[in-house]
Amino acid sequence: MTESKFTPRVFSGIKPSGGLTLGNYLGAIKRFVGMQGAGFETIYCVVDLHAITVWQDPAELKTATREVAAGYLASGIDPEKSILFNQSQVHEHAELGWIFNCVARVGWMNRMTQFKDKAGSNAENVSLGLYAYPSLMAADILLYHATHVPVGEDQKQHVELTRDIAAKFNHDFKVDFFPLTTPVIEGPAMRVMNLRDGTKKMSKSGESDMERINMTDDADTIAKKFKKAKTDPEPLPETLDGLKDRPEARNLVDIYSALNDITPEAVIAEYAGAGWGRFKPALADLAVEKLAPISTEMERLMNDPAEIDRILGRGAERACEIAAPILKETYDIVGLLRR
Ligand code: AQP
Repeated sequence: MTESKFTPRVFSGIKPSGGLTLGNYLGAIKRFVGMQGAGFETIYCVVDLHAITVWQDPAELKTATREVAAGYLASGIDPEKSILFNQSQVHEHAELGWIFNCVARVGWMNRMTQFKDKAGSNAENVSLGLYAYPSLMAADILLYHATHVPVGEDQKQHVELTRDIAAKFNHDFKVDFFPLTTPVIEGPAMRVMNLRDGTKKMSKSGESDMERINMTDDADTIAKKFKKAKTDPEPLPETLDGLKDRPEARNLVDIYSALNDITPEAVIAEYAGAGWGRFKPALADLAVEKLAPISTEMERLMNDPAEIDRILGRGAERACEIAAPILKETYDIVGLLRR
């Protein structure tokens, strides 16, 4: 099967499971903005049904949903150029998710490393939804016949599973209906790490606020967090190779590089031999320069929740126009009678 019969279309999403982090910005949103108007139809989602795979306070979930939408808008997602909505307003996601639960195999789910990380030793007690999450994610993508999915490195395995589900569906029903979606994982900050432990990913729901930069952090907080970020005693090396086995140092160089749209090599060329006393304040200044206009705009948008809800509602209508016929045809292929 070739992808050529499918319209070049991007789908990606972010869970409103807390405030947005620098990881979400560099690994996802900044790149979503870059793909807008670059030869693709772009569909961006606040994946609220994924957020409830772990407990969410209902009032906080509504706020977080609007905050993720505000983060998209403030960073440059244009709701006229892209379709922007929250997932639960398009019921077709949950319906296709069920079909895919019947296509995906338990053995495939058992290999998902994110589930193992999140469930840890508590696997018997987490929700069934957390286990089935990747098949709903496959539905999110394939409901639009999306050909490309920009994600951070942590989601690569889930996009590969999406391809497996599409291939098995096509094979089982002898159709060429779902595309084999391409994960787009490129750039220096595909896995922004925790500021206190360079072997762990920076996450919204990580235990300590000091381990992440939130997109809404003010300048002082950003400076304090970078100042206290774990590093090693060595200065920055002469070449990028010198950062091997220095995960915290590498992480800060990658963040600088992604924020400034330059390569990690160019960062090293500029700061070779510099100590942390020089590099960390420069990094904090750069982060403030890039994030402050976004957080100011997010604050303005959050003061008008009705406008955010209106944009998401309109986006949901547009999303539904693409999703409904694809789900209808899926039902027909599977053999489910319609009225
Ligand atoms: N640290 C990261 N580095 C690069 N990319 C990241 N992404 C998330 N964290 C990083 C990317 O952001 C997109 C949305 O992710 P998500 O919020 O839907 O899910 P997640 O990856 O589980 O994010 P968190 O912050 O870790 O959430 P919690 O703590 O609630 O589980 C994806 O493209 C992801 O790759």
